[in-house]
Amino acid sequence: MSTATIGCGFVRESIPEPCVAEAGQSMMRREQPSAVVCGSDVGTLDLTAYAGSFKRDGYACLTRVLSTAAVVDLRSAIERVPPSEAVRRKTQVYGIRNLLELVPEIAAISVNPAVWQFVTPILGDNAFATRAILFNKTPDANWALGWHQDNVIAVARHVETPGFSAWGQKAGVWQVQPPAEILSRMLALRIHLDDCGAENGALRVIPGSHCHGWLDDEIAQWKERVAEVTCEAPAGGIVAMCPLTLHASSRAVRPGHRRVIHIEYANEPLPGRLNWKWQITPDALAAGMTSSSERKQRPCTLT
Ligand SMILES: O=C(O)CCC(=O)C(=O)O
Repeated sequence: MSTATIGCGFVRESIPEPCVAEAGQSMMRREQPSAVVCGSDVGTLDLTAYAGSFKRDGYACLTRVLSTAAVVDLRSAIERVPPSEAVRRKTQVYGIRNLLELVPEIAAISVNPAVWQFVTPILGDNAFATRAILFNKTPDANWALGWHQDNVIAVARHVETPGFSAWGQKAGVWQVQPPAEILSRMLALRIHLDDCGAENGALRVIPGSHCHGWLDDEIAQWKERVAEVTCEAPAGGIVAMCPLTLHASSRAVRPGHRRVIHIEYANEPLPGRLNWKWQITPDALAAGMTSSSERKQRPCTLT
């Protein structure tokens, strides 16, 4: 099995079919994939199984990826972010945009080997982190999100380009809806900084919904045909997800914190004169470069 891409046959269908390699596989509720790692278990991790599970289902739940100390450090780094347009707060901070730029620790963790090992089996060696956002559910920002697919990327500048629409700025950064094919080849890793069970507003996903383009009016059919899965994760765990996987989340039953650092990765240049806003690779980070915005861009890597 090739582990370098996540693309499935990209056909817009009115009746969704699961994106599974095995013919006849049931679309009934499944157990969550059992990929389980921690730093000391890296040598025994079956990354091929992880990549296969992700390619088939459009998500994977990974527990014990980061140590407690690493989680505590990330929480502290987030607490130090000063107020700005990128920080959304009620009584407590419930969202922060532009994390790859604002928080060096987040840029670092995005390409840390403990995390990066879950990027390259999906996206290959040309992968880079391109956007990171904090989502926190707190007592006064305890949201529920309906079923949807993620549909925007962050780019360096507004450059009208065929296939790219819905231009807008968020916290000073241009966001645009790319063709669905681009999102289908991306990966999001959601690093959990708090234990997150069903009662704490965990992400819910519809397996196999990631490789059929924009689902628009077909969401109801998917909900009817495929049982949703709740992606529970302990603090230090990661939920891997294709941005096109149908996902939703409920309000936390007893909200305290539900901090998730949502990091998106890609592996290809954008067409024409469009550039990703951020392209963080291990090498780029070591060289102190995190943004593509004011630089002539070479495909996929910063040098
Ligand atoms: O973190 C969550 O609860 C969901 C975030 C999400 O799905 C989104 O913003 O698209």
